[in-house]
Amino acid sequence: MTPSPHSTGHASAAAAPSVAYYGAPAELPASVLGAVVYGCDARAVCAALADPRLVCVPLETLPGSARVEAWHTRGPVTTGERAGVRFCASEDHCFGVIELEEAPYGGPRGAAREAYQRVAAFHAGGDHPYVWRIWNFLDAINEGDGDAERYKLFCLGRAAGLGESLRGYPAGSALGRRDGDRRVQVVWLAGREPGSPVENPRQVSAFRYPRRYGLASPSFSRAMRLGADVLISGTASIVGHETVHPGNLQAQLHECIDNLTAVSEAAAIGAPHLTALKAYVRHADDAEAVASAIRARCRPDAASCILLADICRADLLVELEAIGRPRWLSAAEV
Ligand code: 3EB
Repeated sequence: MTPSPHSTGHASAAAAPSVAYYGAPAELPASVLGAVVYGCDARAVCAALADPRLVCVPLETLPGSARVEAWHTRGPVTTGERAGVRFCASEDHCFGVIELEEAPYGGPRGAAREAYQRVAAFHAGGDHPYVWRIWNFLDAINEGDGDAERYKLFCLGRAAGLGESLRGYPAGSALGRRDGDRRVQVVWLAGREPGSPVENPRQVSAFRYPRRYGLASPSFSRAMRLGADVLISGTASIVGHETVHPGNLQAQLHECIDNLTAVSEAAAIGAPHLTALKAYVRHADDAEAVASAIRARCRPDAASCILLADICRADLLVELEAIGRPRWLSAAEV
């Protein structure tokens, strides 16, 4: 269906689920498709709540930040497990989770390949064949030198696992945990209808990064447009393909925000309202500066969440991901 400035906001199959961030873990409303619990104690929290729609990602949360990321859908949600994938599905949307120990697959490369083969196989011919948005989490993402850095090994496995199976790459994020648990976690949203992948004119497409960033380029799109909304990938201080402003948090933040704006404009929604913004910061001491940048850039009703994480290039201090919505749509219309 074609979005138009005059659409009434009736949810269509091509509309993204909406996100809400909660401070305290609690019982989830029925409208939640799936939710991520962050925090060092995420496993205990998930065990206590015992809801199959939850996945725990033990990234440290920062004081005052939300820690539950809940994706809301329409209609009944069913949960299950098939072909090595945990899933929660509504008519329009699917939330998938794979968690794999690295050791049986020989490390992050093998585990990523297995995980992405499962993602592709799960969705081929299923009810929700279009993978829109993926998050990847692994321990110690910057460990290892040169081509042996764990992130680069992960990228190799991901590219091998996906092959040519998806038509266009989903929007993505890849972050490093610090929990010492050598387990690759892949969490994603898929839908019944295709979204439109979007690239950022200020950046070389990640899937075309030059050789120096690893043997396989990262398999993700800069954003995915779904109806009026744009789900924007993890976005860092990268111009062209190079990190800019190493060591300078404020300048990196500024560059991230310019990149969010540029990708939104490329998605033809103009300078966006950011209705949801998530930040990953490498150093806890930088959290307050990141929080105030979010307050300055987002409306007060925007959902936000700040997490402590390693970013996939060692010289990046911060990464932002967001949902952009055109200014001609008020929040109430969606
Ligand atoms: C970048 O732009 C920064 O490997 O899935 C951002 C979003 C980044 C997703 C991924 C990596 C990924 O290259 C890193």
